[in-house]
Amino acid sequence: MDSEVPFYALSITEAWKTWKWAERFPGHEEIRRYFQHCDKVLDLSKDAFFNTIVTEARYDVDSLKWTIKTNTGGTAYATYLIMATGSSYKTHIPGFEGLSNYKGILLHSSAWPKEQMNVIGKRVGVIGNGATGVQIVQTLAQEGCELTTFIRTPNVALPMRQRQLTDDEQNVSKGFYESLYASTRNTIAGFPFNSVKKASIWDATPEERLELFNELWDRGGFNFTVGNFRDYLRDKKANAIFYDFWAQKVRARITDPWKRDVVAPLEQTQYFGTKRPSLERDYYEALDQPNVTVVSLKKTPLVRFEENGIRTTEKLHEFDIVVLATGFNAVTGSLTEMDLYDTEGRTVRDKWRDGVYTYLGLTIPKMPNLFMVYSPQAPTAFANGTPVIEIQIDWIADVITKMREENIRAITPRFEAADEWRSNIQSMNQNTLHIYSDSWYMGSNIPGKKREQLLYLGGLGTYNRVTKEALDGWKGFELTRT
Ligand code: NA7
Repeated sequence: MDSEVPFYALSITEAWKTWKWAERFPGHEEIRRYFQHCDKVLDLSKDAFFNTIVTEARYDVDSLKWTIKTNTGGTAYATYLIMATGSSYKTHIPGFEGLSNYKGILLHSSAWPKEQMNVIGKRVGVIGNGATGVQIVQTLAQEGCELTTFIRTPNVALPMRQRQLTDDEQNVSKGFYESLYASTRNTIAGFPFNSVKKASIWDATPEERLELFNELWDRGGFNFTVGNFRDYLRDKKANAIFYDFWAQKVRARITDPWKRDVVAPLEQTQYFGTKRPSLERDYYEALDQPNVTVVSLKKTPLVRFEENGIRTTEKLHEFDIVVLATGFNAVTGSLTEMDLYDTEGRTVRDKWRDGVYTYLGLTIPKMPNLFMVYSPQAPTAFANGTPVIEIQIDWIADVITKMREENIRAITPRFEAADEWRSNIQSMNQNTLHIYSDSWYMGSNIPGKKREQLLYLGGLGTYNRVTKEALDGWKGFELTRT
């Protein structure tokens, strides 16, 4: 994972008190064990139906209940419906010409087999180099295969600086966990990094800037982005300074001049940080290995899939295995691809065709008592996931308690409130460099999806305060009491 211990974990005392992490950035096996641990100490499984897909949900205005249907033929009824359906759930498989003609093994990264795949001596192609592609490439490059990575936009990956954690150091730092977790809620991105003494990059001398950049780079993880000057996402010249520093650092790790120019070109071709920077271990050294071929899809575009592999404008690349690390219909896909009906019989898919409308990133007009977490128009992927979710879940619990106390049967956000929430996000976005990027933050990784900022830009601390304030007098909500 790309968020470090202990911040990307539940702040619930029972969950951390009896748990020890092995690594600063835990791998998937450790995360699975952590989930099992949380299940055990919080006794969660007893309330869950596993391997069940919700296919439809409708609200009945007479009974004031949601009716939820599943692919197993089950029906459930609920007074409150919480959509905790995730941000990266609906896979994106681009409509490559001839894809079905390919006869080798083809898999999307989200369907990665649980048992490690044997790739020794195989020809493996990987399309995509987001967070997933980077991890797959740096891992498979060491496993004795002939690897080809197809790169459209190079990743501006940052050094992770993975390390093992000792029991002793965790025991000692647990003395500070409560205040550390509490402080994440008042930060911009859900990590309690030191704040930069000078708000703008232009307030620092070039020497001060370089000193800070090197210090943050050496600390690893998201220090370089989250702990740095904040104007790189608004100011093109500041952004260029970030990019140039990054490119120099990365280029020094690649000996092959052609590969170097594809993955870290001297000339800036994208705004740094407007696509999610991934954390890497030895990605650039891996790309440099002789068993790894780098194909620039900008220089030699993909033409089609054929029986034996992938044809670009240069040649046919033959493969035994092709991995599509091509991402997700992120942020909204799990909600729009389900038949989720409002009180007028319109699906969320239809309602959001020309733009997402939520109030507070937590509720949707004409959908009474429906709540979302890790959701569109909330800080979600712009902040550390766990405090985002905890803030939202606490808000929902406060809402339900307040409804019971005040004898309210249903709350529904007014359209005007959602419209204002949406407008604020989009107008803030106009002052950022995100508007230039075809990223999943902007919905523009999916053909036909409305291009707009899908996430709240005001920071986690402000989001926490603003959502709480809305509860005072039920600002923006219609109430049903009988
Ligand atoms: P991402 O970050 O959406 O990355 C998808 C990658 O696939 C990215 O490099 C894309 O290039 C590439 N892609 C997508 N479609 C195509 C086509 N048609 N041709 C060539 N290349 C393509 O998904 P991930 O799974 O890596 O990560 C998702 C998030 O999960 C991650 O950020 C973390 O928050 C967790 P592009 O950049 O569009 O040129």
